Amino acid sequence: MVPESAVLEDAIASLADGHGIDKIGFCSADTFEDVRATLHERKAAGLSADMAFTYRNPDRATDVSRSLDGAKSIVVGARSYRRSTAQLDASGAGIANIAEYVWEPHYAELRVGLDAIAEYLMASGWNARVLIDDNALVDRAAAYRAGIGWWGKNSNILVPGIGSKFVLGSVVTDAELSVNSEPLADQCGPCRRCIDSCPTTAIVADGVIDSNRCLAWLVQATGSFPIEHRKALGGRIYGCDDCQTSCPPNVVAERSDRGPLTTGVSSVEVAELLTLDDEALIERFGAWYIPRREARYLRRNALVVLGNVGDPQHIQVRELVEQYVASADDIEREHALWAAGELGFTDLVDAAVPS
Ligand code: B12
Repeated sequence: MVPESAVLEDAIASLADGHGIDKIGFCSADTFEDVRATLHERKAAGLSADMAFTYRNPDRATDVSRSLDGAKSIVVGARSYRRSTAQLDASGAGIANIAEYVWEPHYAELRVGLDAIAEYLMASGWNARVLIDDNALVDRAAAYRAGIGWWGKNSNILVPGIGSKFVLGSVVTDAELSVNSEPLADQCGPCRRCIDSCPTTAIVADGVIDSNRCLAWLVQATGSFPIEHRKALGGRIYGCDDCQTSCPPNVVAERSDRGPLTTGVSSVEVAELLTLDDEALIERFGAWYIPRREARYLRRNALVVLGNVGDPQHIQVRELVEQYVASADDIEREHALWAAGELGFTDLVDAAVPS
């Protein structure tokens, strides 16, 4: 007789396949004791900056039984977001680039697949709960335990043949599944390209990110953008992919490639972003993590990008900087003045210095 867990696992695997989930694995729902200790250590060392996420409550983030009574197993799913060709960028006052994981709504698409798995488990008499990019689980720890991939030096999980360009999510269940017993061995070897390519040297040890320096966090943080990292932001408006694009397994085109981008966007005209009002900005970019949902932070990032990539000869660049130097918002004003300095609009900088 086929054990029930094998029937469940086969059905889960075919549901995952049918919903565009590129890799699945199963692991036990035991508390992630090591990860809990790491979260506490990194937080105490200041490496988590002022991020909340899983750092808000490390005990909850490492114990899924707090999310589902009697949790026994975790089904982990990875959905690749890799694209062979970036959308062609338009020209104009300057282009702001968006990190690849948000070009399209991959979390939402992964959720559809994991919801189907959870519904199937519930229809089979078990309890199940989907957790995707949720503060109640450290997704990469579950993926590692499930044997899906290994920890890269950039702290991302890498799947053989797929690389690291995927989003992760899980279904926590009280069903007993035959769990992975052997995590995947390290395949980075001596390679350190991610470490060397980080624009702000944020990878401070193998697998350890100092979020105070990581551009992916700084674009999401409140307050002033640290002046020492503004130039390094270059043309990035959201996220940073450098530690992944430099990673050899990501360079190799594999079956995880979803083909050319057709429905999403990989970049935005910085001038366009700076002409939208608060409501329009939040409506258009609301899927991103925007600090306190305040449009000023999108403009702050856009003004840094404008200072870095804007063409000072372009009339709209000058007009936008002038407009924001006169902003009533102190964050916008300060970053516009920085951009003015970078673009050589010394008259604007001098006019702003109190005599
Ligand atoms: C907080 C967070 C961030 C923060 C901090 C990142 C970080 N490294 O912790 C910021 C905002 C900077 C960030 C950035 C990004 N993120 Co993020 N983020 C998260 C979040 C919400 C929590 C992660 C967490 O708990 N970290 C805690 C620390 C302790 O974990 P860690 O740094 O990975 O530490 C582990 C390693 O050090 C490892 N380890 C220990 N010893 C050793 C030794 C060696 C030699 C090695 C190699 C490893 C190793 O064990 C530690 C855990 O115990 C998760 C979603 C979730 N709920 O899990 C997404 C998540 C991790 N992010 C994700 C993505 C896609 C990104 C970006 C690529 C987005 C972008 N393009 O800008 C970047 C990548 C930056 C990077 N190199 O990490 C994906 C990662 C998928 C994957 N393939 O791994 C996740 C899982 C979201 C999702 N559900 O898909 N992120």
